[in-house]
Amino acid sequence: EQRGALLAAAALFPRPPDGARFSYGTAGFRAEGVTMGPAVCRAGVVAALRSVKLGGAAVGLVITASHNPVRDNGVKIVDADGGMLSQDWEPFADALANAPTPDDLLQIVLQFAKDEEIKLGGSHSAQVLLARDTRPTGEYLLDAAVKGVNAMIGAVAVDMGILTTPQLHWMVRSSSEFTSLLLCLLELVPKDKGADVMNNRLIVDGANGIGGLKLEEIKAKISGLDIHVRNSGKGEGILNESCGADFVQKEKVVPLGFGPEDVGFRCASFDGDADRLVYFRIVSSSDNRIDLIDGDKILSLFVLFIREQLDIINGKDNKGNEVLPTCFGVVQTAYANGASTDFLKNLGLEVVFTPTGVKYLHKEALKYDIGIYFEANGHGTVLFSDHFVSQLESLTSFLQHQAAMRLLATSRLINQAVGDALSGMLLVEAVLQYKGWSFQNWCDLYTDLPSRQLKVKVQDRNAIVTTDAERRVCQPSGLQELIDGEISNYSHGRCFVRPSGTEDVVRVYAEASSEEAADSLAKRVAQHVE
Ligand code: 16G
Ligand code: ZN
Repeated sequence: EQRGALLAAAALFPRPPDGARFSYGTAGFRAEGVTMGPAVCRAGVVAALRSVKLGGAAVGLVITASHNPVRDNGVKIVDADGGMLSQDWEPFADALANAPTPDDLLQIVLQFAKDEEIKLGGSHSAQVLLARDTRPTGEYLLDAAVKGVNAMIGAVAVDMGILTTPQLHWMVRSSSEFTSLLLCLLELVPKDKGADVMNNRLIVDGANGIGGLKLEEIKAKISGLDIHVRNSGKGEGILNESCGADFVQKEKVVPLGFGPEDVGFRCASFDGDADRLVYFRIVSSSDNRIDLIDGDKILSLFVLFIREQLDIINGKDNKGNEVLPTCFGVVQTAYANGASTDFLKNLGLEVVFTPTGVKYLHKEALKYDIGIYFEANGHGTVLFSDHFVSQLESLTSFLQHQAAMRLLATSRLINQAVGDALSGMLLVEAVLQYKGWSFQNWCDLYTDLPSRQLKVKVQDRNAIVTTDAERRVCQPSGLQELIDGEISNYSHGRCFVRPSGTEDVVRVYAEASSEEAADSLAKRVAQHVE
């Protein structure tokens, strides 16, 4: 089958008998655009093989002749690290481009695959990202490249459109960074922990959105994890309907698309655009309830991991001096479960509060060497200052270096621009392995206080003005006193009200020591708001 596919592709773009010799020069193959079909098709084969060789990491192929005249065109392969094709492969690329007949081409591929120990026609995966510049022959040559990539069974060609050459390099680099950084973190797991301590199966609720689709594409490359996607966005399910991070966090019940086979496993849930992440576990098949791990507990897990690395680095000397004084700050909102805030403060950490919304949390977290923020609903990330990163890079003693490497890998794996469900999930998985922790260990960090949220419809929600990171009402006057009066009747009672920023309602949040008490506190306060 593999042989047939290669012969067929080569026959589609035959090399003219009098064709000039191609040489994979400093920037790939170049010639007059209309004559480049055979060379580009064959470069597609090389790129696909390269991706197979690298375990399925994405490789790039760009169709351009750079600064040369418009009638010229060319093809260049981008290696998985985003740089130029490894020079060891250039002779192979040359030989393939110059192979006179389809049969010669097949023999060269088979021989090379044998020498490089690449198994052909197996169950391997491979991905080639394609781009071209604005030249008129670009489209024709793109088609040739796609046919070449597809001639390798199991390889997928992804057309990224018309791009600058550096854009394609950057895309290839970032697509493989993800998986290679996870590997890098996992390699730094102490040998006595991790791996077999816990189950490697992870079931992900993609909310029938883009996160599920993307995860389906990359999951095979995430080694060490057996990822199963539900609500992947490929089936019938409706976006965010009875599934996804918002539903799971608010309703605390099993999302659609999950069944008895998922009971007891670690599950993650994304929202429709994959910037929120929560975890959960289905308790039993006869019961719709879940054990929820919300953004606060994800934050707590990350905090423990980072603290552990900082403690290793600082290994305080007898004068109590720190090697790397670190300003480590945690940012939460009023919705953070009170048990999480207590947990963090008991660790001696600085916890600050901002109003709801990523723009406020992110800005606050930027003030630290390491700033971490999460909303209970699963938006959040970890930010590292440039200055701190460069200090980490300078640590040399073995133990310190190991811990610094873990933090550096963390800073590159987690999305520094905005909270990101995919990279957040990979960091969770790496940290659980690092600690040798099960879902239950993670749950047991602290017990969430029961909470209740209500919406109240009012004439003008903006009549309510809040202060102190939305934790207190300053207008209308007297309302806060009424709320305080209600809270004083509940043990561990906490309650606040705020106008929603996304819906025409006032939101009421209450926490107390039992479900019933939280319910009743929320209801009583809602009556004062109406
Ligand atoms: C938006 C915010 C989210 C916040 C939510 C609160 C971003 C990206 N999203 O979804 O962070 O939790 O609004 O909604 O900032 P609310 O004001 O209706 O309660
Ligand atoms: Zn979102």
